[in-house]
Amino acid sequence: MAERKIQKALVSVTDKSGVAQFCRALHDTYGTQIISTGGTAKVLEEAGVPVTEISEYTGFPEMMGGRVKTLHPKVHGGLLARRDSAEHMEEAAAHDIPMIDLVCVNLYEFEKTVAKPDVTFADAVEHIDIGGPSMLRSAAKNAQSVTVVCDPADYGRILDDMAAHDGATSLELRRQLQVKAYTTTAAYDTAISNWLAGQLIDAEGAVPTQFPERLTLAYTKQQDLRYGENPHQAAAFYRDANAAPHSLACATQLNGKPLSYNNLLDTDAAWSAVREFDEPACIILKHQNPCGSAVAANVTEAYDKAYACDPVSAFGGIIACNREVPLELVEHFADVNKQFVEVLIAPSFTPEALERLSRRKNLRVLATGGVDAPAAQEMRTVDGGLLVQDVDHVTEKPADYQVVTRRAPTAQELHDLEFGWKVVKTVKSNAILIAKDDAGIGMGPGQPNRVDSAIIACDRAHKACERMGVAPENLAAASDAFFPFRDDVDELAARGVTAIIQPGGSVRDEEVIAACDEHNIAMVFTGRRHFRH
Ligand code: 93A
Repeated sequence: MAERKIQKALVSVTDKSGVAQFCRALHDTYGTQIISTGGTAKVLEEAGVPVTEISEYTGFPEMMGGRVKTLHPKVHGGLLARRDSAEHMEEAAAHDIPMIDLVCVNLYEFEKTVAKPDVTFADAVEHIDIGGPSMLRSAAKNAQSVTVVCDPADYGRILDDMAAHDGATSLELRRQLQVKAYTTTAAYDTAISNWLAGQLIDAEGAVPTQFPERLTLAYTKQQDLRYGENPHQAAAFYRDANAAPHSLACATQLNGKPLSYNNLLDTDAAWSAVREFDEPACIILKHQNPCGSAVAANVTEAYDKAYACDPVSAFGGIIACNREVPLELVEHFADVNKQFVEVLIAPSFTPEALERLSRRKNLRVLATGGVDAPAAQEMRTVDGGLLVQDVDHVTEKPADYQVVTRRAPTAQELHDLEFGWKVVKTVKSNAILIAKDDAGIGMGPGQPNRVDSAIIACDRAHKACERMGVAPENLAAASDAFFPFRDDVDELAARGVTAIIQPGGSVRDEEVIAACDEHNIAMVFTGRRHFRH
């Protein structure tokens, strides 16, 4: 049986871009009757496209402030009737319900509305589209016969498909559009339920549950990626509908090759780490770990110090800065250090810095436009499931530290301990970080055994001191979790560590404290651990 031509189209769109051209093509080329809701009809009329108003079509006015426009059996009967059912066709004829062959709808802009800082609850609710999703769902259910269009980007390919099929569409295209329609309505409802959940408050004025019984996600594809972690893994990057404006997912790429899967993972880790700092800071990160980290009076100095931590590991790394990047910083890594950099991320770049960066064709440059507080929660998949947790923040301040040893840290030691405590949180567990003069000069990441992490961290720190021409003394060590035995302390003491910061809470704390006292080490407890797995 030949496919039926598109004879009747119901068009009701909030995003009116391209709609006049699309409808003109339908009408002029195929003689399609266009039926439209008020605002859309107006745009089409102004463009000289003949249109039948929905109120004229149904015999009912648009009412209740527009809440009821297309919710009518003449619309939904015309979409849902099975064309191959004699019974359906008889009922349609008896009630004067013509078949509608194509629905073109895009929805009230709920997400844009709730993104406005001054949005009211009533305004948000009024932007919940009911008639639009209903039409999309009815048409998509009957994709066997009905073409459902929910994205202006599809107008062109629909006209191409019709041109190739004598004014009808192919079942193949209708099936693709069917999936897209339900994905669209599902994401739309998810955005509504997520926003409404965030508005719930209990008697104390608090959001009652951060972890709802059912969790639905709405992510939009940002880009296909060349491949995943390895070349044989296909991959893509999706953006959360509620992503913060200065998040990685919303960053603008100003230069360089397309981002890879690993670039995104590492850039995320670097960006998360650098925004822990209020003062100018720079993180150089490789394989999920900060091989260089520093704070300074300005971001170029911070970069220089971070690079000096471990120039070998910095090669091929990610640089993250929490301030605007000036030309000087670019000259330091590009001309002085000749550092190969995969990604450079910062809130912004001076025009001179950007000009200089553009000479490195491959270097990916990302501008976030600002620094947001991190998202409240993070998630990752496990086999058949999803883990969701609050994001880990370092909120402990020196005033909260508990000095547990005979000797209290000196002012300089305290300074380095505070710095180390922020950075060690970004190192894979088990993590030890050695800090000296506002820089993370040695890092022991990801060892199943904390002693090994300590030895690796000290080894890196000693190499850094050798390069810098300073003695490996007065080192500060940060441990992301407590020491289960005194062996860590003994190893650290033997390698020039004089101050330690750790959460405390081991059954052997007393033994560990005694070891520190033996070595004249100053140790503080923070009372909170910061694993990163
Ligand atoms: O308020 S609604 O939920 N009730 C309806 O019956 C209805 N029909 C279409 N919203 C409804 N629409 C929506 O109106 C469409 O989804 C579209 O976004 C918008 C187009 O309205 P206008 O043509 O007046 O600009």
